[in-house]
Amino acid sequence: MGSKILVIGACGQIGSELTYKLRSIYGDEHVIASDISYSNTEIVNSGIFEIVDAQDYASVKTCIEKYNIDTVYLMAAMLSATGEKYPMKAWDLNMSSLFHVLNLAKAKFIKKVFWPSSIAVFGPTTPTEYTPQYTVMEPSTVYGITKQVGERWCEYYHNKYNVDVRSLRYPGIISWKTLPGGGTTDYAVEIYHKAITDKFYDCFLKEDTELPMMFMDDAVKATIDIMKAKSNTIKIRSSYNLAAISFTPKDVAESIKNHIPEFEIKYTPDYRQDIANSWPKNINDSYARHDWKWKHAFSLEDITEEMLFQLNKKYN
Ligand code: AKB
Repeated sequence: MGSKILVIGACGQIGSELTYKLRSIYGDEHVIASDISYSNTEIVNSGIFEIVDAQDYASVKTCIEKYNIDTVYLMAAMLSATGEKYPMKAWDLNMSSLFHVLNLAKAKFIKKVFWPSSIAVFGPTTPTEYTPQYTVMEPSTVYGITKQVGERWCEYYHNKYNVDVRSLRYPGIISWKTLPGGGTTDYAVEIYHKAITDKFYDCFLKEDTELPMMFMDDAVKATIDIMKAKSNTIKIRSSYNLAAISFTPKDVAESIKNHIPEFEIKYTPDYRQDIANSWPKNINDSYARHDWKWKHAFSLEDITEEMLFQLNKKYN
C-alpha cells in the first residue's frame, strides 16, 4: 500500500514545497497536507487537505487515524523574529506540537517523524566559523531555545522509546513560491521580491552580516534524503548540521545587480540584527555529508538566476 504521509504546517514556506515534492514522489493520495487554517489556497486546493491544530493532541491523532498515517513531517513552528515578540506562544507551539508527535510515535500510531531544527540552536558563545556539529550551544532567542530543547527530546525519545525521529538544523531557506514568515533570514527572500517590484530594498540587517543559507530545492532534497536513508545510517538523533552556502546582504545585492543594474539597497538594522549576530556565519556539516551522503547543488548565482526568473513571471 505504501507509506502514508502527513505534513503538519503545509501552508508554510517549507511545508508547502515539501508537500508538492512528496506528492510527486509518493502520489497525491499518499500525502495529506494540513495546517491550522486555509491560509495558502494553492496548497489547500492542490490535493487532500485537513485542518489540524498542531497544539491539540486529539486533532493530530484524529487525522493520523483517519488516513492511517505512518510518517509525519512536523513543519509548524514560530520562527526567531516572531518568537521574540511572543515568547510564551513560541514556546507553547514549538514544544507542544513536538511532544504530541513524539508521543504518537512512542504509542506506535506512527512509525517515522521529521522535525526541523535550525542554526538558531547556536548562540553568541558558539564558534561562528565552520560551526561544528558538537560545540557550545547557548541560544539567546526563544526560538533557538525551543529548537535546542527539542533536539534533546528527539534524541531522548529515540534512545528510550526507539522512536525513529530524524532532524536537520536548517539554515535560512530561499524560495519563490511561498513567503517565509517571521524569521531573521527572511531578508534573503524579500530582497528578490523587492528587486523585481521596486528596484529597491531596505534591509533590516547590516551589509556584512554573514549567515548560512540554502535554496529551497536543496532543503527539500535534504529533508527527503534523510527520511529515505536506512535507519542505521542515521547516527545523530538530535539534529544534523546542514549547510550549502553563506553570504551577506551585500553579496546578494551584488548578485542581483548583475541582472538588474539599477537595483539599490539601503541598510536599516533593527532588532533582528542582534539575533543574526548570535548565529554562525557558516556551518560544518561533514556528518550529514558522510552519514547519508548529503550534497547541495545551488550556489548564490544559481539562486539569484532562478529567483529573478520565477518572480519576473509572477509579477510581470
Ligand atoms: C529564522 O530566521 O528564524 C529561520 C531559521 C534560520 O531557522 N529561517
